Amino acid sequence: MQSPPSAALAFTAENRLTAAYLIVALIALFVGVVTGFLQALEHAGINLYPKVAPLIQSYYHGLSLHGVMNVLVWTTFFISGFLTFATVYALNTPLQSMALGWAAFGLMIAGLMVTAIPLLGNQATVLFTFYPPMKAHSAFYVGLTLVVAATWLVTLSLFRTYRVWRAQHPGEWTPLAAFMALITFAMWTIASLGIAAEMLFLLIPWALDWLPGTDALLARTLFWFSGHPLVYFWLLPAYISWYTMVPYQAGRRLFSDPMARVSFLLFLTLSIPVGIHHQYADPGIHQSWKLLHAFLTFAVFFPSLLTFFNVVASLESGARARGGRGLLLWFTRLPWGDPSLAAQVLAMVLFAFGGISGLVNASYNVNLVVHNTAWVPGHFHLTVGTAVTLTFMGITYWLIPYLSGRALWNRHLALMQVWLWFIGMAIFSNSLHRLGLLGMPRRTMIGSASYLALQPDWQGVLPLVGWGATLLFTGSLGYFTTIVMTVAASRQPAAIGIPAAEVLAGPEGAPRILDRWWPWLVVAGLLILLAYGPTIAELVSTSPLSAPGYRVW
Ligand code: HEM
Ligand SMILES: [Cu+2]
Repeated sequence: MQSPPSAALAFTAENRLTAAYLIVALIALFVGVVTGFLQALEHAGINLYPKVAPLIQSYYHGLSLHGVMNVLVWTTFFISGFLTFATVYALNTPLQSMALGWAAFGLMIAGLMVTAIPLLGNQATVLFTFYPPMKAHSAFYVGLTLVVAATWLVTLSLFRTYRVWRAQHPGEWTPLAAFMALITFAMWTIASLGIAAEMLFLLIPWALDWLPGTDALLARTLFWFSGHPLVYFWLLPAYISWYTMVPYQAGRRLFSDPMARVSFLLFLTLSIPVGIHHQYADPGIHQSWKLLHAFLTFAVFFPSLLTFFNVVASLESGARARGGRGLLLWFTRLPWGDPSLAAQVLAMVLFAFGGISGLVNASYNVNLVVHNTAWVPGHFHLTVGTAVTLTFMGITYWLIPYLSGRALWNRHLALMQVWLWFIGMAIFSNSLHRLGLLGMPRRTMIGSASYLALQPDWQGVLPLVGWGATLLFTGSLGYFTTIVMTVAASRQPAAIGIPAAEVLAGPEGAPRILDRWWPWLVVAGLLILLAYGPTIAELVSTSPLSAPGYRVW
């Protein structure tokens, strides 16, 4: 997106496709925040579940909805819409096939429907990780598999569009935003092979009673093969905005284009061979592999540091151009009145803390202190729940006016929402981190646990979970009001272009290998083979497939 927004063509058909994805994404997020609020209130001693039955039949039914709607549906639909948009505008080339674009959307919706029916009907209360031997209705697995397959069609659609562009622009550097969007989908497509294998060879045949039983460890290993890179599938689109759009909003320019490319290529190669860091406590995987994944996890932290440096340098140069001074005080000179920028900069601030608690999770031995405690949701509400979600909300503050042609309905409400999310999340997540250190388990209806009475330390902190969530939830209502009213009631035309940052240092003169695909894909493949090959081969060849399924809800 290096060209100024006004010069870009308007791709009306692609805009419509993006809007369709956004509508579904926002509905999912709404279900996600309502169920989240119920959980947090339950922790604070206010049990509303009897009031919402039969819609939500138990805490765990709600928690399954919360996880699936937030991290599988909200993210995937938003990303598919947003990156399609980013790619066509950055390449200044229409989608190679609109039919393929809509086919991907149609398949994704079909998959979502098939998943949603058992999920809403309490036939798939297996949480968003659907670990066997908990056993859901087969439609749940089939539907999610269709959603994954739909993301492959998005990959195909974007790469075909890229091929068209490449044929017309031989020798040119791929525009940064498109390059990053393609890497995101390429990475995810490789990563999703794990979950696809888990579904097709283990869970679906088992749920249909074609297999006598299943193997929890093999299933978990295949799940986390995809599950860790999934977090980068969520995060990289936020980074795309931070790299190629936020610098424009802050003062026009990205600090370094080649460094941005390097960080994404590192994500392409390092996002996948780290998934066993979710299985430190699983028996049956040799500790040397766990250790290797621990080291590689620290390696994949590096491109996030590059991102932090590059983006903060861009923000700083923008703020200084606006008269910012001092070592840190320049920060106050960012255009804080712009809700889109405010949302994304505050998302970055909380993300820094998420990175810190993530390093604790990643450490092979320290992990044992926080494993399966409330610390873990404390961590990922800062990452996917804020770095990603608040960034995506910030993006919609320009994208929805752009797509609808209507100015944001109420900028002040939008700004208030952003700050409420920030403050609410700071309180909410800090409380969960503390409760985790005090040993409080996650994934537990803690308010009705008999042992809560013996834990005065937890009781002191739990109300804060409720207060933080109240701010978050109030903020979300402000968000949805702003969006709905913008589309339904805003009478002012949107005078808005696509934020497209220029670059301080461009790619010219950087090594051409930074714009090639095969070398990086080969390195990624080799690392995956090394890090996963022996473990998966061993598990597959020894798997008894004998565990019976359980319905525990
Ligand atoms: C109003 C905002 C939100 C509130 C009050 C909230 C509250 C909660 C609470 C209390 C839990 C812990 C449940 C437990 O361990 O028993 C939880 C879990 C979770 N939340 Fe949220 N949440 C919110 C928004 C989000 C968002 C925006 C995302 C992601 C985009 C998200 C993703 C998750 C996930 C993945 C889990 C774990 C589910 C599981 O363990 O299976 N939440 N949430
Ligand atoms: Cu991970």
